[in-house]
Amino acid sequence: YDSLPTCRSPQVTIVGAGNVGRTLAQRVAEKNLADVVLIDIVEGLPQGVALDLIEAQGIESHDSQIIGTNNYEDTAGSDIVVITAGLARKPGMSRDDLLQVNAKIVYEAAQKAVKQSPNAVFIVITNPLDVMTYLTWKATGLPHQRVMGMAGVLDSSRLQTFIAMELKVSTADVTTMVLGGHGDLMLPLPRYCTVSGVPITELMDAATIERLVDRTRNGGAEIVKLLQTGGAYYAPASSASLMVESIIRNQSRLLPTAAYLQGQYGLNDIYLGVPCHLGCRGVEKIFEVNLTEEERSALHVSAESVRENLKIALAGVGLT
Ligand code: TXD
Repeated sequence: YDSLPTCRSPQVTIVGAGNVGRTLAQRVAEKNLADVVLIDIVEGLPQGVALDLIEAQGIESHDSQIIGTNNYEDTAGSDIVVITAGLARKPGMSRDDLLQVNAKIVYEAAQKAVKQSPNAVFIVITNPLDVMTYLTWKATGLPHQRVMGMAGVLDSSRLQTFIAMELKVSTADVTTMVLGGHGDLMLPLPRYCTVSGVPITELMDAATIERLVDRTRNGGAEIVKLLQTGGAYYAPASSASLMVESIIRNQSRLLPTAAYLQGQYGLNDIYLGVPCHLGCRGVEKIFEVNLTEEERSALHVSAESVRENLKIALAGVGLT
């Protein structure tokens, strides 16, 4: 038997075993999508989380292996690397300080991970999302199609939920599309939101739509306020696992994804949320949907704010 070639399951490395990282590990394992390697800078943390998760394997009836480590060599040969590593803001730290600290964390993590998994697709989750995705692309030196960011799936899922709650219909019948940067300036597109094919603009008045769109824009803050410590992680982890699934199973789902733009939507050299086909090669295709003048200019305003943060982050890792 030793002479037979070995075979292995798909493998997903998750950098950062905090709330989002560990919940994503659980989703990926329980959906039987892949084996999971959780890596964190804190010794014992990823090992403990991985052990706790694998001890439910029999009950949850999945076949995924889950290991925790502090050593990048254990992540070798991964098909997908998801980056959730980062620090929360500490007292006395400005927003820009935090941006530079997290830029360094993400940049170094991406460099170390790509050395072990040069053929991986990278999905970035750490905030500020669009900026960290650009840094990961720079750090890895990978083709831009293999590096993307998760935010639009989450923002769209929040809007989907709010529409379903408002109309008292099943979320399964609601489809939504939120583009742009992840933050106050994201661009929900009510014209492209439907309930079983019926545009929501025919089902709700403009004021109601605006209220739901606003709630979506502030969806992260609403949860932070309620939790008091830390932010959302269940829906973010579900969102990332949908992207992982589309890539691992080569499903070509059309999902709003932070992708590298080269002229699409009139924007260049920036990562921003746009509708993409996600398949085994990463971002297989970027779709350019028709935008009104107003929507297009809102997208450009969102892009400008990403660019400002990007300058600070690039300086933080010595790239100007
Ligand atoms: O839509 C989205 N993109 C987001 C983004 C939705 C939800 C959360 N979003 C962001 O994800 C959030 O603003 C954070 O920047 C990240 C991770 O959020 P999470 O809630 O998981 O944060 P935690 O629980 O603080 O976990 C971060 C972990 C923690 O275990 C640290 O020890 C680890 O990151 N960490 C590191 N791991 C590896 N290597 C290094 N250098 C490192 N530094 C910290």
